[in-house]
Amino acid sequence: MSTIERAEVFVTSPGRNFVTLKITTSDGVTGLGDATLNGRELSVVAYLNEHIIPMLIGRDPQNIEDTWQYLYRGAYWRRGPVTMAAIAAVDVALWDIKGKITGQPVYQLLGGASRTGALAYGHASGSDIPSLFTSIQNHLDQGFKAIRIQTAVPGLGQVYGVASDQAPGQRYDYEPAKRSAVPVEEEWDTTAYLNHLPSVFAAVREKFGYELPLLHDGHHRMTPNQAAILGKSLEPYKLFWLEDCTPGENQEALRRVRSQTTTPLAIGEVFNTVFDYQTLITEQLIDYVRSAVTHTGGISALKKIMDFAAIYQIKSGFHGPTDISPVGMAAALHLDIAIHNFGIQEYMKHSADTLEVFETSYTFENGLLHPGTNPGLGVEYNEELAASFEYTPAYLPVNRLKLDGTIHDW
Ligand code: EZ4
Ligand code: CO
Repeated sequence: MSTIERAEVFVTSPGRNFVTLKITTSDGVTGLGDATLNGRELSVVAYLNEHIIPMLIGRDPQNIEDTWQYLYRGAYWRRGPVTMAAIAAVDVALWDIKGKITGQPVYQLLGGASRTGALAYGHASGSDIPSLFTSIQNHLDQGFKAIRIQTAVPGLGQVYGVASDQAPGQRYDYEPAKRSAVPVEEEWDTTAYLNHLPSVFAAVREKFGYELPLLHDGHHRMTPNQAAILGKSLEPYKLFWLEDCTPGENQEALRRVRSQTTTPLAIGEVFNTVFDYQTLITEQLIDYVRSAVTHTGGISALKKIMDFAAIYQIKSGFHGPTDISPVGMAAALHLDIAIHNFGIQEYMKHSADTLEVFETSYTFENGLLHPGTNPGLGVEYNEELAASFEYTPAYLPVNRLKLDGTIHDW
């Protein structure tokens, strides 16, 4: 029997921080898993090195489900982003290994292809309407067939999710984590935001028409009632979805929003197990599951969440920012291709340095992503180059109300 002989954790920072698990079997087969938790990277490194890797050595790499249950149930302390990112890395690395052992891309092992490619959405943003239009046009020129819209809010400074303005033809390059010892602070005003956003969507629809799927991310900043107000005010502009309208912890909050608006709802990028979705799915309070493979216990766990969601006609819209490594992105793409209830896939292209450290075989053509047909995940990790990019602490911003400095949800 082949066994897990070695497991190593690598940290690299080609523009931003990534944590990668590499598992090697006694037959010399290797598998990669993404363990990146933006702004809390080294906690997952410690969890893997101190508590998981010693338990992996000697196990059968083929028994993915048994290993998942061993790490989840065996820990006693269940759930949480650090634990579930670590388990996800193991799960994804074992799927990569199984693919290489069987000579199949992972999506074949998950049931085969249900589609020719995964519809992707990109991030357009701007400090004002003209710069937003430039950013949208740049995305259309790159082939995107669906676009997320974020803008500055009059009266506020830098707003999370809004990149520096683009010149025509310029590549989108927003880095939502700043390298510094402590997080930077941004100011926020929900009323100003609620008053401004509908006019932005009105302008975009007038310029680009109603065919283009448009999305928006609320970054957990509203109360249920504010979210209901926003959902209603955006109804004329026919959004593909409104994401993270309220803080993720309170599933019941979505009852109020859902009963008040027909704007489709997506949530879950900070969720880490199926229990975070239990009320949302059984009561059909959302339309899209936003989880990442990387933060929800891996391919095995997210596949089960999607099968549960399918009963209620809820689709996928997996998280795909650049703080998920190309390994995590590839894992999501294999699942996107395989499941029946795929909806859309978030896609921000990684930096050139990142794509040299992680050699990928996924493609983006005609607005669709495909994981490629190489055995396993189809990603190679360049260890030597990775070691030249040293870890630097980097954080998402902290949000305070403009009025009086109160710390706000985000
Ligand atoms: O804030 O990836 O929808 N995408 C997002 C991202 C997240 C970051 C968190 O690490 O909201 O920008
Ligand atoms: Co989001």
